[in-house]
Parts: sequence; structure tokens; C-alpha cells
Amino acid sequence: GGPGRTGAERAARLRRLALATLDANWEHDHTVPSRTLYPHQWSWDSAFIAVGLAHVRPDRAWRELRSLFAAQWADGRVPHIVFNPALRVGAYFPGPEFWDAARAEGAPAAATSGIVQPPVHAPAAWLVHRRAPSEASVAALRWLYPRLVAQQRYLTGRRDVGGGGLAAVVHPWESGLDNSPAWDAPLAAVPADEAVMRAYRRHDTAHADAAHRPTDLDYARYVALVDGYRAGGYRDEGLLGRHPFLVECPLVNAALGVSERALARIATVIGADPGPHRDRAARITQALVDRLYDPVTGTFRPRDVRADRLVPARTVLGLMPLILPDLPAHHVRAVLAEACSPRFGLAARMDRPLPTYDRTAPDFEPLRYWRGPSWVNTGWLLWRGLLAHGRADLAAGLRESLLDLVDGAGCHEYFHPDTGAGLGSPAFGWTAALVLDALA
Ligand code: 9WN
Repeated sequence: GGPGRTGAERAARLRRLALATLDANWEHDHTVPSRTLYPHQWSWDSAFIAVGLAHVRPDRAWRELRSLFAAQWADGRVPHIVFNPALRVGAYFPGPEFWDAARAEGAPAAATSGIVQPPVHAPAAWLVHRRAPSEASVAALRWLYPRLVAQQRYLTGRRDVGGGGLAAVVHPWESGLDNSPAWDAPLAAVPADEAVMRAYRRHDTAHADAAHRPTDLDYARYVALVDGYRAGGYRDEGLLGRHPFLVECPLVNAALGVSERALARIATVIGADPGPHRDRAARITQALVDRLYDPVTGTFRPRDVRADRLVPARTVLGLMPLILPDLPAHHVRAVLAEACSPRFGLAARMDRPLPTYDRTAPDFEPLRYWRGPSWVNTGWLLWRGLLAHGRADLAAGLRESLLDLVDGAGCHEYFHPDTGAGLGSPAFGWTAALVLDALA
């Protein structure tokens, strides 16, 4: 290529952009996902961001994780949002007054939400340490370890609503893929009227195109689910009898398994026993295969616990079990077949970015959030999974495609899955962070 187009020049350009984005989003002791759309601290964003910070500001990587876990609940849950008390009321919807978590048993001093996000923090902590091991990183691992263990215990204990050894999410926000078509079938059982949203002011649609965001009907259901969970004091006892949305997500549960493996490594570094973590990791992989794999279609899909069936939609969530290094060979082949099919288009040379939903589906929406657009975090997770399973060829193709997206459009939140045009927030934390990791 011409000037500025060589690999080294592109890498330098991307590094500068990513670092500037992370620095601009740094706020006292954490990184905001976006100054406009998401001005507080988000749980799984912080994990991805720490992985990127490890390459440039390792000290901040640990502060990011520490500030998040300082807001952990007594029962071990790590809230999906830690609110910044310095921001004005209305800086984000739904804000702290809507969650009203302070009154719940075991809530921390900080204002938080009452739900969780995918537990990708233990593997993130491990990657941060491995990138820059030091006395400080070992001390940070020592501080985090019991908290990460409590997070796992919460999810595999109180959240094992289905009784099969997997965690159930109680809200689409807990999956991190809010309006994914994966949730359409289970959400249909949640009664809601979009007129409810007239009582609230959505913050997101003031900063992003409404056609690129969830609908008012989606939000009415999101609000209804929080209303019910909050009314029960965010307790998890008896959820099966009273909560309308309970789903076992392949990403959340694959993350649980990878976390146990990371905890085994962390345990070894700090002088704790890795054995129980290895046993639990193996059990989670087995439960995932038993409960979320459909041999007829050869795909992993979320299990609707209430309806006791797998959801019909084929989304990027079905590819996420590849992050488990001990996924059986048969299931690895199945995931790769799905990923390399025209539905997702993974290849050693990709002609289009990886979408979040089956691009051959009639309801594929290239602009609407998790219903089609390409996101860097799901791409990065798949990339890591491909490397773990020795598919350097496919991993290289996916990495190129991710770097091209950001080089072409900037550190956007998500991207048009055909044109690569930037969508959502233009200066998004995990996009920057994961680019730094992919470049390393
Ligand atoms: C609700 C912060 C978060 C991400 C989620 C993404 C989006 C929030 C929202 O932003 O969700 O939690 O307001 O839409 O879906 O994955 O963690 O970046």
C-alpha cells in the first residue's frame, strides 16, 4: 500500500487513537464506556478495558478492577453499573434513583444497579498480571481473589435457578447483549406496554439514533423486569416461581468456566489451592454441553429456563463457548462450522465484519445495536477462542477484520456489518482497549 498503509504504520496509528480514547474516558478511578451515552462505570466494560490498559497503563488496569469490586454486594454479586455520585440526576437512564438498591440487603455503600453482567473479570485480571507481572500485580491478585471467588459463588449458587449447574440471567442487560434476538422468545412472556415509557425520559436516544437502539417496547420490558426484581429486594430465592425472565446464556456460562480456569492460575500465584477451580471449570463445561447444545442444528443457544427449551435465534452468543479451552472436539467443530457459515462469515480472509446475528435471518437488522451490527468485544472473545483452539489462520482473519473496522471508522461502539460504518458512541472504551490487546 501507499503512505500510512503498511502494517506498522497502521498499528502505530491505531495505538495512538486507542490510548487517546482511553485517556479521555478515564475518570478518577475508572474508565467510562462513553462520556455521552454511558457516563458511569460498567462491569464487563471495566474488565475489557483493564485488558487494554495493561498494555499502556498497568497501574490504571488494577485501579479499574479494584474500583469495580469495591462496589461488590455482600452476596458476591458485582453490579452491572457503579454510579458516579458526582454526575447530575438524569445523566443516564435508568439512574440510581430508579434502581433504589441502597435499601436492599447486602448492598454496598456506593450507588449501584442490582443486576450483573458476564463474569469476564477473572480472565481479565489474569491477562493484566501476565502482561506486566510485578509485586504490585501479585498484591492486586491477592486482593481480588476472594472477591472473584465470591462472584463465581453467587452466579453458580443463587443464580443456578435451573438446577443444572449453570447461571441464569434475570434481565437481558445481564447478558450484555441487551436487545439480541436471542431474548425475543423469552421476553415475549414479559407483559409490557410501550406507553409505560412516557413516564420516563430515555437518555440513550438523545445521544444516538433511535433506529440504532432498542425500541420503546424493549425498554418497557427492561423496566418491568427491574420493577419486579427490585420489589423482591433483589433477592434470588424463589425466582422460578415469580420472575418472568430466566435464561441460561452461553456467553455468561462460558465466561464462568473460563473464570474458574483463570482462578486456578491466580490461586497458584498467590499460594491458594487451584484444584477446586479446575474441578469446577470441568463441571461448567460439561453442564454447558449438556444444557445449551442442540445436536439437531449443531449450535449452542440460550436455554429459556421457564419454558424449558432452547431459544430459536442463532446469534453470536452461540459461538462464545469456543473461549473454553476444554470444549470437546466435536463441539469445537460445530462452533467453527456455524462461525464459518454464511450466517457469520468467519474466514482467514474476511470480506465483511463478524455480525452479532445470523446475517441470513429475515429479521437481521444491520443498524440496530445487538441485532446485526459488528461489535469488537464479541469479535475479540471469538479471536481468543480461535487462538486457544489452535486456529491461527481464522484468528488472523478475524483480527485483521477487527483492526480494519477501527482503522476505517474509529473507536466506535459498534459498526455496520456490511459497510463497516461507525455506529453508536464514537469514542467507546472497550473498542479502544481490545484493539490495544489485539495489536500486542
Ligand atoms: C445497559 C456500557 C453498556 C454495555 C452493554 C451495552 C450497553 C447499557 C445501555 O452499554 O448497555 O447496560 O444503556 O444500553 O449493551 O453491553 O456494557 O457500555
